[in-house]
Amino acid sequence: MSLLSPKILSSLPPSLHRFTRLEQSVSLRKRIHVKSPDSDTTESVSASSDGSSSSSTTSFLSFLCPLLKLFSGGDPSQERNYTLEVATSSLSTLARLPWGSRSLFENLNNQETTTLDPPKPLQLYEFEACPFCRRVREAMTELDLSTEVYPCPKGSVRHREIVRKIGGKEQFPFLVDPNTGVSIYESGDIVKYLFEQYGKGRSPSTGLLESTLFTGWVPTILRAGRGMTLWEKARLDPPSKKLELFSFENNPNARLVREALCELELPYILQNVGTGSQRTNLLVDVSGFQEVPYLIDPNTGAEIGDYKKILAYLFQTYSAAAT
Ligand SMILES: N[C@@H](CCC(=O)N[C@@H](CS)C(=O)NCC(=O)O)C(=O)O
Repeated sequence: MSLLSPKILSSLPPSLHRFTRLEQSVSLRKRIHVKSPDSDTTESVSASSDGSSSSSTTSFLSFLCPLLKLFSGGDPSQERNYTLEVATSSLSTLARLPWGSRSLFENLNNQETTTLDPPKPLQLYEFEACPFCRRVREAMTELDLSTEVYPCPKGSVRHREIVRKIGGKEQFPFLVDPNTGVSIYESGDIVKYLFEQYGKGRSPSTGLLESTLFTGWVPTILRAGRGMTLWEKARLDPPSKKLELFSFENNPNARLVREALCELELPYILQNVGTGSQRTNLLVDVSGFQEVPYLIDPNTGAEIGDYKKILAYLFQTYSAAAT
């Protein structure tokens, strides 16, 4: 028996019907927000049932997550010991291998110039240090999906409020898909939704979901609170255009840049370019190389490929003093 009303079910696209069945089959208690892509109204649907959830492995980590507040990243704009930065980020990468490094579609015809992206960009509200957000970003690298990222650091002045308004609470990650009108909390549900909707029949690589419990928190600890809290001197007004970052989730240097974008609460287009990505040609076209990170800032015309220079650029350009 469906837990969703016939009216809501009939208004959902076929793929979302599949999604709702999937959700019910794994006994979830959660809220799915369904908004028609062509309308302004949002219908909130309570899909609940008893039993354990697909994210039972995450409940333990959910309990631990509040402990994140104990970490404080310090002033991210200060001169850094880059040897230490790269070492801790590389250890984080080791802890999360093999997830978030390659596209599952790498054997598709590389001559194809089109990517797998949906017509309207996905919108991901997250923060870099959050293990559950990491899980979703890893899945997006595997799915070779780009997304708009709206960083929601603690102390956020913009994006957290949007999440509260759309979804009703501050919990991350939170995905909005304007193509289907769906918005979802719960990292496990988001990953399943993304594979169902955009996975062309594929499943997450073995262990991607489960491993979050075991090592998903390691980068959070090794990076000692980077990518968690708004920098106190961050510019409060948002830039008029979104920045664009070529990255893949488990790249050590790209991680350092995403942390900075989060601490500055700068919205950006995340162009995932894992190994075998359909987007590799695009990266080579714009930068001349295959390496990530590569940052484009259409507000200033800056295009930078060296992570140290990107960090210096971001903290100089987007500090309150610079306005
Ligand atoms: N079970 C959820 C847990 C999400 C969660 O606990 N997220 C934490 C961050 S790691 C959160 O949103 N905390 C509230 C906050 O940061 O204000 C999931 O898998 O997405």
